[in-house]
Amino acid sequence: MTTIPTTLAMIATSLTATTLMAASSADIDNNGDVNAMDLLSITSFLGQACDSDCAADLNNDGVVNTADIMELMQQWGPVADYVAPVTDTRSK
Ligand SMILES: [Ca+2]
Ligand SMILES: [Ca+2]
Repeated sequence: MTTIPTTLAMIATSLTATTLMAASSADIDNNGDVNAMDLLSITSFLGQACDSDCAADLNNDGVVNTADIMELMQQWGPVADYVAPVTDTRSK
């Protein structure tokens, strides 16, 4: 049987581990703002394993789950060091 303090300790450990891992930017659509659109992107990949580079696997642990949503929530709002992609206006 798991006691409540043990459960809380496990959650704290898991949150610490999540925080310590290098997280990817939660701005999945790269528009300078972490918002509901990025959340939708992650939720559409929930439960999926990521063998290689998955934009929705924010904590890079190989699976898209609630930990990635937690990471998105921590990054929610404008992206501080966002640089708008340079659009090449020259004709091809
Ligand atoms: Ca975004
Ligand atoms: Ca993940």
